[in-house]
Amino acid sequence: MRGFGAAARIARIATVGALAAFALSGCGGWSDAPRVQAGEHTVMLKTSPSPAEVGRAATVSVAIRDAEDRSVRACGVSYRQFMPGHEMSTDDVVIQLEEQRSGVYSGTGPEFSMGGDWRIEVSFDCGSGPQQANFDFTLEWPE
Ligand SMILES: [Cu+2]
Repeated sequence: MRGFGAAARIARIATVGALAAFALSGCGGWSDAPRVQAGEHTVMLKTSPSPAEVGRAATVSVAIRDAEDRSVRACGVSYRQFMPGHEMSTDDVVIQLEEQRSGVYSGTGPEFSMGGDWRIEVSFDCGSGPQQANFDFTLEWPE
């Protein structure tokens, strides 16, 4: 098994990896969804609409899996959406997610009010302490 330090380094690398994956992700199942490693958990994220759109709220669904790729139930899960390096009025709105089915948590955030670089910061606790997974993506202004 990896030590915690190694896992944390991998989590940071995986966050960068999620950037490209999110931009490419369309519809489809969880196999297409960007994923971030956080400790022993894998966090996957989907939005509806997908991709998210400027001028609309998005419903965010998060799947949490353990090291054996099993769904993790009964976690506390929330997220914030904000633009890194750009203050917005909705930065501190925390959306609590409800478990919709085994290990899949959903909720709807505020409108994405402008194009540019956004982050969805998922916070979760599955009983082993608070953890975070960041998903970075770019929203295009509508044509
Ligand atoms: Cu902004």
